[in-house]
Amino acid sequence: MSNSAKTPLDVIKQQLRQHNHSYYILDDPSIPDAEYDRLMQQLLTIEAEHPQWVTADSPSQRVGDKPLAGFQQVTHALPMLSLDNAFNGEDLREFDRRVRERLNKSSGRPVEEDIIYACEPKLDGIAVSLTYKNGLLVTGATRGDGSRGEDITQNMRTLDSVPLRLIGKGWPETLEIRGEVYMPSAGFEALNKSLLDKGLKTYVNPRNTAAGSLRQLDSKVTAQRPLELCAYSIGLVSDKNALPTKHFDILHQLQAWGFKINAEMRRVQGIEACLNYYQALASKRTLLAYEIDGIVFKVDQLELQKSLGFVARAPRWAIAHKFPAQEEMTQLLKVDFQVGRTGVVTPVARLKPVFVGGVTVSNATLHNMDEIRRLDLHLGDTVIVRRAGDVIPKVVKVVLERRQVPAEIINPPATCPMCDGPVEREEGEAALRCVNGLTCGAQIVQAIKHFVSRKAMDIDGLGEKQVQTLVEMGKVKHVADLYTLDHLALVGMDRMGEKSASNLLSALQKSKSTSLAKFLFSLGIREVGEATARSLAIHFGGLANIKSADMESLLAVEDVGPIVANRILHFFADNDTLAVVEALQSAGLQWLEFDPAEVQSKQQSLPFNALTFVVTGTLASLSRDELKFQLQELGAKVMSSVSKKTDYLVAGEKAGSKLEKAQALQVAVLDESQALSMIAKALD
Ligand code: I6G
Repeated sequence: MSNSAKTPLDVIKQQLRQHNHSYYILDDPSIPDAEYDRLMQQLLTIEAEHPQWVTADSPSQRVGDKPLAGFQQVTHALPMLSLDNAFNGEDLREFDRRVRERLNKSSGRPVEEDIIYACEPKLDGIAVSLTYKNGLLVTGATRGDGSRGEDITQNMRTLDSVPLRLIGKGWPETLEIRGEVYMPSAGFEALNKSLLDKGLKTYVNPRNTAAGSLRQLDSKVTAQRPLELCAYSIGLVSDKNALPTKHFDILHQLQAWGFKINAEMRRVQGIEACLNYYQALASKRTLLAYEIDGIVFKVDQLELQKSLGFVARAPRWAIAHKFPAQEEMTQLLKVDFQVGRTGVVTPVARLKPVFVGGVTVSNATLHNMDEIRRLDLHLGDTVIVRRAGDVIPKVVKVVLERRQVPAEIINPPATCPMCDGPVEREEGEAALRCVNGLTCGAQIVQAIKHFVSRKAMDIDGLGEKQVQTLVEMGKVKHVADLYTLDHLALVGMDRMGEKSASNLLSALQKSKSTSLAKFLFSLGIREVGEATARSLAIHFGGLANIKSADMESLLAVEDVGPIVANRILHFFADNDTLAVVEALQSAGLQWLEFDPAEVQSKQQSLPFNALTFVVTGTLASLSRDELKFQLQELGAKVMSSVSKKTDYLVAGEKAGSKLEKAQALQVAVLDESQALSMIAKALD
């Protein structure tokens, strides 16, 4: 029945089928993607030159076809049944009792041994039927009403995990398989992200997305969706002898013919083992790459299945033990706005408590105002809340039919809910942000951590916990308060003995002599990193000049564009922020100030003026910071990332992505000794 490859075209097709099988079915790619692409390209070229050679089962034919005008109806040769559900262990034991009782009756003798069950996760997708004639896919259909479904053959052909032609040998002339089409969680997230980026409506969950993607009239759309098929049973089969006599073995036979089956599938003995399997999968549920809504248990032996038969529209030999639902309906009571540690103001939905995804949920994130508008969310709305795995609960939909009119709209806060300071939304950003970086209570811990960090004021001895304690105790309300701390305030705090306290106080004292560049960097002005702080210090020479700079003069600074300039203007326009800066100066922080013209002419005379370096990897004879310092002393600008503007990348051991980027951009790469001899030459 299986044809051996003959022509070169057949060989390529055969190889591509084999690679598709390894990649999509076995999850074990046999060649790199680029090699696969080359093979596919060869096939496409041959087929373009000889269109008469294009066959329906060619691997090139998965990319989608002409839009369909509508779906034809397909009558299922055997009805596509549904499954009875069990919602707890008792329901499941009851199912087992019914199975045994019926088998007792039909055989006329007691069933003493434990029943053997095949267990597998119930994927949260949509059921489909695929019919193969002589090993070739001829029809793909949705379950529909169980008797008649829609003909989605064209769309099914676009799924890489759907064999267009069976592999291996021994398949029956007619073989119908049934399975679930689903969208893996990562694909769903990526699809939604790309829709969101384009300002388009996002999907609610992977299942709906899979259903929507399969029922596209244009199969090119389906082809672009990350859908997969997992086979779970057979339908009409022309020759039953071609198949094993146990469900578990049948599925492995389907796998050998090219279908993906669930890797978690197991065969167990007795209902207690089924319950153990259920528990094991429940604990693993969030780690799976796809969503499941329960476990399906099936009597393994077909002979026993046959004597058990069917009731109404479900087999007596199978049951779905459901997991707690991941989506539930509840009511939006109010929306609070919370300020995060970076100043982002996030709306949070306060909900009427609802049990969803195994826990009681009364709060859900709303991300930002765009999300509220996108959902068309109003106060008091009935909403669908989704909690999948350990993911933070999310409002995914408003049930508009249940809206009480008039419904109150949700407005963003006019000021920061934490410090009452100004909030702003920058162009191109969805988030609302409190701009009081140095004084907003929500941001203060972050601001202090940055202020004391090594590259800023380099104050040793203050960990995050201690900063938090100081803020919580009200001893520090902003960074300048650090300089008011004394022994009494420190000793007795967690992990703060006499010695640590005096070390910290001397570190604080020592930090008072600093440079303007370090001081500017330590203020944590958004977008002002080390390099920009240095450029500002060199350009303006003193703090007063920076504080009074306007847009035009800020834009004259190298590397300062309108966004950074705006951040600086904003920062120094805020009275509370200015008060903190002044308090720091009053506390004794000092640095040398220069006449900018002098500094600039000195800078221009330096040998590495106008050269931009990036340092990466591990250096043998000095630290990266030491090398950076030496380069800067010679007038170089040292940046943290490689760009087209970079003149040299100094790459030490284990240089990673920066080296790759430099090579891609054709930036000159120096090793440590080349960099050091360049410095030595400049100093000569
Ligand atoms: O809807 C289903 C999902 C999974 C099924 C099913 C299944 O097995 C893993 N098996 C049968 C027999 C049916 N529905 C009818």
